[in-house]
Amino acid sequence: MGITRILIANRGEIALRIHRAAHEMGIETVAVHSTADADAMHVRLADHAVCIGPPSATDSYLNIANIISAAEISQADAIHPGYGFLSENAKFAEIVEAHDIKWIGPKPEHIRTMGDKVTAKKTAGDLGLPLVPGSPGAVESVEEAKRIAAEIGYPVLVKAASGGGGRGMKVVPEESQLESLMSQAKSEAKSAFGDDTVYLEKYLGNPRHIEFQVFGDGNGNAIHLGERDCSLQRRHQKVLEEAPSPVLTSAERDRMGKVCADAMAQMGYRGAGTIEFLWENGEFFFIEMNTRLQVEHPVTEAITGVDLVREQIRVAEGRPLSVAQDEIAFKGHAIECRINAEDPFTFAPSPGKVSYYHSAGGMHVRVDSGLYAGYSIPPYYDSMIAKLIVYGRTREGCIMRLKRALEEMVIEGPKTNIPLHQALLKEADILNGDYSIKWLEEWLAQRESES
Ligand code: MV4
Repeated sequence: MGITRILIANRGEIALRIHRAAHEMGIETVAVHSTADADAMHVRLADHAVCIGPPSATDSYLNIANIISAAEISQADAIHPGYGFLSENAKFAEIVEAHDIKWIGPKPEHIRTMGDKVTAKKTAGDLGLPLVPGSPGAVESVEEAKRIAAEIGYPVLVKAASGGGGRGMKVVPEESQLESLMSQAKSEAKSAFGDDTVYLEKYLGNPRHIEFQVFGDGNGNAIHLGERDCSLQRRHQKVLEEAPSPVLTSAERDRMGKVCADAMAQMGYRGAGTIEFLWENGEFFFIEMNTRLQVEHPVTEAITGVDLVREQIRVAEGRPLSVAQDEIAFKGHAIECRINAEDPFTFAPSPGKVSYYHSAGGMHVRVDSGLYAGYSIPPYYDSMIAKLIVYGRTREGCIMRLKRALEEMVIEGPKTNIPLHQALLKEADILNGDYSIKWLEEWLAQRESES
């Protein structure tokens, strides 16, 4: 029943985040790490550590046999996958459970359903979530695609069922280009995912990306914790996220949140989930569901006071959620800046030794990071090295505090994108909350053309 030792199948700041929640619950932790991460902060802090392979993620953080062996050797009774790596691998979740180890995540069947975008969309529609107009399922032929596109109207978007991160996506402006763009999308999908299944959607020209945090206990009870606005992205990488969204009223949040929570209750969903929508002209359109904890979860924690990792561990133990919907209130505003080791304007990765580090601090400032002076950022993984999460009673107050916190933070050695965040926080559109998913790339292109 009760978990006593969690193996953390991840690295970096999220490994530390999980370790902290576990220790606050009196639970021991096991860090698993590649040879490149032997000196990582979460490895130092964990109660036990097991090396699971060489630097390449395929051979370490994605190596199921080595991770299961590490869990058996260290007598872990649960595995938390974090985000990325094996977190949305239904097969891994099944293997974990088959070894009598608790899986701190959604039921494998739900991971699988949502992993395929066509079945995810069908399921979401059946559960009452509003969909982007498009094909009811996979599109089997060009003729079928032409018929559906004529119904919904151009431009349309061809999407890969196994896609994600925008790969295998093609905007089709008019019928004459449908055949060739559809075959391009199919061959891209085939080589990227080994699956050339595609489906069709009405192309939304200038939407925002708004996602709802949901949580289920696996027994038909589910809540929502409001939304996050993640419209500020470059090449499908989020740069800055905020909660609440600057464009939603509390009535709209309550209404859409209830639709999401009811859907999760009907499914019997367990654990943390994120339902992603495109939002345009006041309307929501479901695009995908992520069956994991997300990088940007702390902005939700900041405005609700709910520790999401603690809740994940509780429901994995078979206990109920510690909060009911009517106990959740949304208070104030939070913004997260993803701090990456990269050139702030070319985005070239900048790994290497951190010669000096001074964190930001003070009231309502949270830094989730395993960084320390003397640490060497390895070149093998994601460039995100810290998350700066700032809370304020108002959005304006939050932004003032965020600027102050960014000024305080010092990272010497590798380049970081702190100057990018500082430049963004001088832009009227950002200060006004007036930006869509296209804003950042257009702003960067504009900046480029002016220099
Ligand atoms: C769309 C869209 C416009 N219309 N679907 C990109 C990745 C995948 N998760 C869904 N994506 C999009 N789907 C329709 N019908 C535009 C995007 C999109 C996007 C979505 C969210 C955040 C950033 C984005 C950047 C480019 C395109």
